[in-house]
Amino acid sequence: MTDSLSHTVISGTGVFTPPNVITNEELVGAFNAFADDFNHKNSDAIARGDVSALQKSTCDFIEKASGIKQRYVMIKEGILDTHRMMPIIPRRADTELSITAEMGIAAAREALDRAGKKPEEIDLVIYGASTSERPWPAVAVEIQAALGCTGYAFDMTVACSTATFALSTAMDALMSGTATCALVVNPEYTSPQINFRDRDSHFIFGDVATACILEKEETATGKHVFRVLDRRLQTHFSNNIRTNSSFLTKAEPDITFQRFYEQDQYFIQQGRKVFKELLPLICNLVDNQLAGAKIDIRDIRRMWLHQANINMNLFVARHLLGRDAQFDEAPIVLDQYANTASAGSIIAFHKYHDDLASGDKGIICSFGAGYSIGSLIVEKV
Ligand code: CO8
Repeated sequence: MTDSLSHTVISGTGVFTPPNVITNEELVGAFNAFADDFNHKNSDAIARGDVSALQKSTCDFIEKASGIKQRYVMIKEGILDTHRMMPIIPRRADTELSITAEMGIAAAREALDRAGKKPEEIDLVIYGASTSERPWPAVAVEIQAALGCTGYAFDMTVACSTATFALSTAMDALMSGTATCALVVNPEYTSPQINFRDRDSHFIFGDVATACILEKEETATGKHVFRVLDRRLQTHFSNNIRTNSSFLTKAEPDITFQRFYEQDQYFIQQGRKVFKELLPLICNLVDNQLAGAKIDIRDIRRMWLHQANINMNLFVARHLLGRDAQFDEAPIVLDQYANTASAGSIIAFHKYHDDLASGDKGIICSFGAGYSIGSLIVEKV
């Protein structure tokens, strides 16, 4: 839909980058040590054909297939320990700040600062992430209280498109008058949800938090303000990216402790199918969006695309431009951050927008599980 009345703007952004890096080399080293150990312990069963030997992971494959070189994690301890392969996350008391609230607040403070806003001027907080730390009380309400925001707050999830859908939801609130200044935070704490013993997915994700401030153009005083010209949201059901991790798991009739370590309790995807099915949906949506908004792709200065896989980004950019994109036209952050679920396009937007001039247009576009696609055309004020 084209938002033509009073424009909503993104007036400030922030990114919280966790303190620890894990390189492909470290990750692959730990996985391969685990695989050697597993194969050794199960050598008889493997020889009988009862158990499949684990194949080695390689840095070459990871970089070529995904473009990922490293990832940031909140807690590194435990991930590379071949007897654990899971971060060691101390349990926090109910009276302490939740870990994803802490991540979100760090990003929010930068966004508030860049927008020139005080926390008490925020009357809507949306916590949007591909998974939430708990269902209730909403982490958004905890963030609202910790920052000293007013109004109301809630959590929402649309997998990899949560950030763009949350921006759109905040715009609805601003345009309907139920809020005057919104904070959208996207703490993507992915590392505890990764099966580091699974060769197909151990390299994919990283942790991060992003934040955006949204308000009406007339109240915005930030240095880098972007009005939202148009937004499109689309979902299309697919099981090709899925988790069965659920409160229902513990009620299964044959439940055992081991059940919680099965792959479907983490993240499963048919990566090739995702590629094949999602790319046409994305290209079609953005083509139609540009046509509907009467904007020529040659007038798009920059694309801040979802950051799951470099080959997907190159494909989308090539389709839209009719040629290969320069880094400056479609910047990549996944080499450093890996796939950060819904936060990826916002990291790219945050890191690569200060240099744009007034009137420059760009597209913030996310895509992933659901399937879900969210695309915003923005213009620098
Ligand atoms: N090292 C070496 N070889 C490997 C490895 C590895 N680590 N992993 C797989 N291989 C092998 C495979 O076994 C296969 O071997 P063979 O040919 O003998 O069968 C071969 O490499 C090729 O495997 P693939 O066909 O799977 O490889 P692809 O080229 O398709 O690359 C990718 C795999 C990188 C996963 C790719 O398919 C991809 O990125 N696809 C896009 C998927 C995507 O965008 N998904 C979005 C997911 S994110 C999301 O939606 C958010 C959900 C919520 C997140 C929650 C946090 C956890």
